[in-house]
Amino acid sequence: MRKIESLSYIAALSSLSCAFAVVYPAPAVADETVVIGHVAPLTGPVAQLGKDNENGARLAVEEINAKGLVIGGQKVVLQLDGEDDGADPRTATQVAQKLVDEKVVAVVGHMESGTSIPASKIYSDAGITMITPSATNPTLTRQGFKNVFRLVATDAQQGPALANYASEKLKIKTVAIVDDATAYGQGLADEFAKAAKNLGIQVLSRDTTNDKAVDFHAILTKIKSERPDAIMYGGLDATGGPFAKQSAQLGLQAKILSGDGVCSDRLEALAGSAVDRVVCSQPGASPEKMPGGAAFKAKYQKRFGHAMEIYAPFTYDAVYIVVDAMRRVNSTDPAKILAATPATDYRGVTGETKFDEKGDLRNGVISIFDYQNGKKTFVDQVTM
Ligand code: ABU
Repeated sequence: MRKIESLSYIAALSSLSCAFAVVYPAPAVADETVVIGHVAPLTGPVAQLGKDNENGARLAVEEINAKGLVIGGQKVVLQLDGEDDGADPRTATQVAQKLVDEKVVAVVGHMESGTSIPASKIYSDAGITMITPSATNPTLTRQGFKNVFRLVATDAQQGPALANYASEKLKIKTVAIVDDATAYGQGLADEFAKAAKNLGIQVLSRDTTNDKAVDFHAILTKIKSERPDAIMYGGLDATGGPFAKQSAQLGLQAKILSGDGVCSDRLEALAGSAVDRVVCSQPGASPEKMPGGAAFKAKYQKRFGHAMEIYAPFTYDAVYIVVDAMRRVNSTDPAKILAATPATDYRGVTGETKFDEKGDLRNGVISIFDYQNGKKTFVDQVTM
């Protein structure tokens, strides 16, 4: 009886809803949630740089969601899955597989060359677009993968730019070179060494440390006896800062040349007064010269309560580039996003992004900075 009553009730409701079908709005279609992965070291000595990268991507996601995104007639809500690879190549591949299994539509990252190179194979096998904002080792885009894109110039451009500046502007004639044995540090040191030799700079020595080292006195004592005009350090700021500081403790006065991994605002805190001997290169324009740099810096400061570091504008643009591809194909299908990415022509905070056939940035620039009274100061920009 109860069942019959229920059925009668349902029948009555059905006829009512048929009768009023024209006046009831269609049920709302659920928003589609689309996940973009971001990977960087969020723990360990360079976590500050990794977090900065993630913050840039998060800012873009929040902004796009606030404005509202409609793809293929459907409201799309972006979600950022921010993962930690701990700057470790093996962890990077595990995290990459996790993101593939979670069906992210694209990945912004990884931050470093040593993690990006092994992770790129996983994304390539899965047909997922990977856009690194900061990994600069040329090998990354020379593996024949169709899914790898990079928003900054490579170390094949950064090494020569740094060597040119050292020769022409600093009049460096002799250099000792040290690298941290990572894909980035070693690769940049190799590119610098090649270019320096071509420019007539004498390379007095080549030493290797590692990216966890804290004591550089043995290497620096040996280098002191070589009396170089400059020391080139290939590595990140977590080791580059103490390296510079210990060189001052040993009385070395040589300039310290380095790349983007060292070229951070927090270097003074790590290097002390030795920071004023550091000259560093950085792929990409200085924020002061980026079309949207000043506005981005202010927006970042307001959102996170502190200043940006190095690559946040690039991770921010990377998210917009993924969304630009979605808009052009009117789809959130990862395969369609990947197919559309090579034709990117996007004007963002960092300038115009167009990719070459390898996925590298066309018309990349290198900026040169020094430190004046501890403050990172833009001194030159080179178009490569
Ligand atoms: N480009 C500097 C830091 C990232 C890397 O490993 O390439």
